[in-house]
Amino acid sequence: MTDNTYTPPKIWTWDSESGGRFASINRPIAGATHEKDLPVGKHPLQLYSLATPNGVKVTLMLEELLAAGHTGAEYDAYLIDIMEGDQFGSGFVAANPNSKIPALVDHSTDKPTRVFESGSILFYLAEKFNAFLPTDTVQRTECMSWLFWQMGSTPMLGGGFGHFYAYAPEKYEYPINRYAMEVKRQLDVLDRQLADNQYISGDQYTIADMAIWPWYGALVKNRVYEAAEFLQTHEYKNVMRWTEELGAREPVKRGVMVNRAWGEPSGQLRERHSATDFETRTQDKLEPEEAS
Ligand SMILES: N[C@@H](CCC(=O)N[C@@H](CS)C(=O)NCC(=O)O)C(=O)O
Repeated sequence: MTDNTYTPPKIWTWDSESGGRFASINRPIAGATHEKDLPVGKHPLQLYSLATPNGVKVTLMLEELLAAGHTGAEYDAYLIDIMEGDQFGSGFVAANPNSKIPALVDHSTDKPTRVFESGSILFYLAEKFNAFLPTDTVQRTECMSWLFWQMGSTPMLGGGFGHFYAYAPEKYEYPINRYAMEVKRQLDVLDRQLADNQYISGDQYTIADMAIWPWYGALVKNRVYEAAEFLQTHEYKNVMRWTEELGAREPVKRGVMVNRAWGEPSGQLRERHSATDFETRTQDKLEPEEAS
């Protein structure tokens, strides 16, 4: 056990930043900090996001819908820089009172419909286009169970393991042990499920895969938290097989590029307004003044 000298006071107060990578944006109150409208492009669907795993879930879905011929899924994607506090602008808070990416606004409805929480966005799009969600009740229920599994389980991976292993200013054995154990258990849950099924909820590729892949696929490929060796993720052979299979899909390759503002310039499409942007508007192709 780590020597823990902290004794919580009777009442918690917000006196100082707690340190760590997200200290500057963490605060104990909700609501907007400044007035700022959101831009609105020409397509019915407006996405305000960033290519973190939660953001990628939605861009995968939109690119898959377009690849499957659902032209109504054309979208404008605007970058929300969460480290700069864009999620606390009044326009963004109106789209998502929880101030977190991703947020979607559908302008094709009588009054624009706001949708927040990535799982809810996936479900909204699946219902709207009648796609990537089985119609058979048993299969649909299995798909939704896995979608909710992701939404309920991943905070242990991100807010728990990832936070204490990668982002906390000091490393403590107790939380790292606790969350490493839980994340390995979750990987084993997925690995057993994928031993008998091509996709997460059976033989159909669904929104459950699109919710789970951006997190657990990135974890086993060492793209989040640099923890693949620590967690020995190569042992989850079925998860690796499924990760590779989904990663090879063209719409998935496009989805991971949208609203991405780090990594190889050729892999960053910070804003997306048209399918041709993937060829012409990645960071390596923009003029220097546009790229900054
Ligand atoms: N449960 C939410 C989680 C969204 C979330 O945590 N978004 C993070 C980025 S991955 C964020 O916007 N953080 C900004 C903040 O906490 O201020 C969802 O799935 O949509």
